Amino acid sequence: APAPAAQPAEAQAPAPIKIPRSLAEVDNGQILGFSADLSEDHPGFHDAVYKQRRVDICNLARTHQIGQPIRRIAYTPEEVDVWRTVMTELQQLFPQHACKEVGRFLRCWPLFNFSPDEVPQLEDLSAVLQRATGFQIRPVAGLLRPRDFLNGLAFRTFHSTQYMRHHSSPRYTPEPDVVHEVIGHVPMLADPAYADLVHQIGIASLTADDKQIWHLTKVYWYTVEFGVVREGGDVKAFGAGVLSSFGELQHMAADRAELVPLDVSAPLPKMSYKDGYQQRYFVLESFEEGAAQLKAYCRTLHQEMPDEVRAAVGLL
Ligand code: HBI
Ligand code: FE
Repeated sequence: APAPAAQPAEAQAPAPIKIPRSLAEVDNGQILGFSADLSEDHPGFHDAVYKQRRVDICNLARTHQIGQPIRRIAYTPEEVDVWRTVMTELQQLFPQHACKEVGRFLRCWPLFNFSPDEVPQLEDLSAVLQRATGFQIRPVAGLLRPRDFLNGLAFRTFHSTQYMRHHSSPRYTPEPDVVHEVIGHVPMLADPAYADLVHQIGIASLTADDKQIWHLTKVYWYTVEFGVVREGGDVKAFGAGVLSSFGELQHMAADRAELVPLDVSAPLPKMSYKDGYQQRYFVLESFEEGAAQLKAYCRTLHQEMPDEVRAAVGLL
């Protein structure tokens, strides 16, 4: 007799989404990939001292309690050197390659008193942000799951790493580090219009199913992280991943990557932290045009949201 046809595996019911109603319900403990366990291709993989330093700093983040001050890190001279190198290089590139909207955001810079000689402390930056836009910083041990990271934004909270990238590779980091967070993201979040946009993205994530989260993650990646905008005949950077990496910024400026108009309602290519420099940037015609697209997309997700969730994030 013929063998019975293989039965298709029982479709697994998707795990129900846990919708956080407060920041305390946002899971900041599930760290993807890197964290203190560096992968073999990480620049710090063979450096035992660096790995121990990462463990120590990550443990401070793990034990942080909401409402308590963020513990200060005594950055080593070597870590300060990395910060100084990146700050110095970026300041030379910004006038020509950062978009003029960033010029506006850079007006937020004096609020933070960045100095090339001192790595900023998250506690101080969080206090400035809270006064400017009501955003706050919560320390985290590494790369959060996209859902948790985006959920945090709904509570006007930016989860930030506190460790420094490895000194052998100041121009680029495959994962977020304190330089990326502090230079790429924090000054932008002191701008009220930008902070509100990011808040809307966070709210949209609360009730999103896994497929919607994945699309929202790509939208975030190709705009907030790696977005570029057309300005006159040129393409200028506004994404945090470009603005905080002089390697990526030089790569963008060299005009070697493909440029594609952004349409957030269309499928976007998949991406990963292991991709290296972007081979393709999505271009906004203007910052306003991009913000309008993002808000329209977020509204489609907000519509399905129950009133109690809307109330928890101030959407009513
Ligand atoms: N986790 N710690 C941390 N910092 C980020 O900037 C970050 C994250 N997780 C996901 C993420 N960013 C985004 O790129 C999207 O995946 C949402
Ligand atoms: Fe980032």
